[in-house]
Amino acid sequence: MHTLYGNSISGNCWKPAVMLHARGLPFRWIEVDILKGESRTPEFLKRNPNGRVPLLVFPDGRTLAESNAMLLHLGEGTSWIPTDPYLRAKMYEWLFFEQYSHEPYVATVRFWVKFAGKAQEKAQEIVERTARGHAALAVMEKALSSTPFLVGEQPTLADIALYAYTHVAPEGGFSLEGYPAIRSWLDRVTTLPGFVPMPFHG
Ligand SMILES: N[C@@H](CCC(=O)N[C@@H](CS)C(=O)NCC(=O)O)C(=O)O
Repeated sequence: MHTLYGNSISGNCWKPAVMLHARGLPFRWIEVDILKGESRTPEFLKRNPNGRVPLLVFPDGRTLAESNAMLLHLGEGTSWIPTDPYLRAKMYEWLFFEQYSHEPYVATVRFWVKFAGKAQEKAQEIVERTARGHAALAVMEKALSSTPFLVGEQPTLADIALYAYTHVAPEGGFSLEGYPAIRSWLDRVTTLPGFVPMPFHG
């Protein structure tokens, strides 16, 4: 059985959980309290030197970090990954976008505001990151205004990756009022086969 070290509030940790579920792979969830620094203990750092969750441990003991690497591995050979090389590259485009242009803003602001009690301490940085988060949401809105899913007509891993923190963006103060295409897409993603809401512990 796979083991997933994760944190319940984390969209990054939900990503591999939902794909394990979609693949019909049972797994053991181990909760890691990131607010208490449990991903930074010497014991955890032996498993993931980067000190973060999620961390996937395979039945044979091998490990994999990085949520989108897990999506790619778990989605191998399924319709979540387009076979057409161009469409597959477009899916990668969104996966890299998620990690560079969306998650550091939308997810980090949510974490500071809702969970870490840092709204005051990080006030200026929150203003800046909120603007960048909205820029990322605007890019998604434009794409989703012309196609039902990020890569086109069919759902891909890009939709799972970007659903993770977009659906909880309001918890960080991001209103989705001005993004009607994103709101319809969020509803659409919940109807996909294998979808389970966050948090999911297997
Ligand atoms: N790029 C990584 C990001 C992982 C990440 O930032 N994990 C956060 C929770 S969402 C974490 O473990 N934070 C605790 C820490 O950095 O000490 C991924 O997609 O898996």
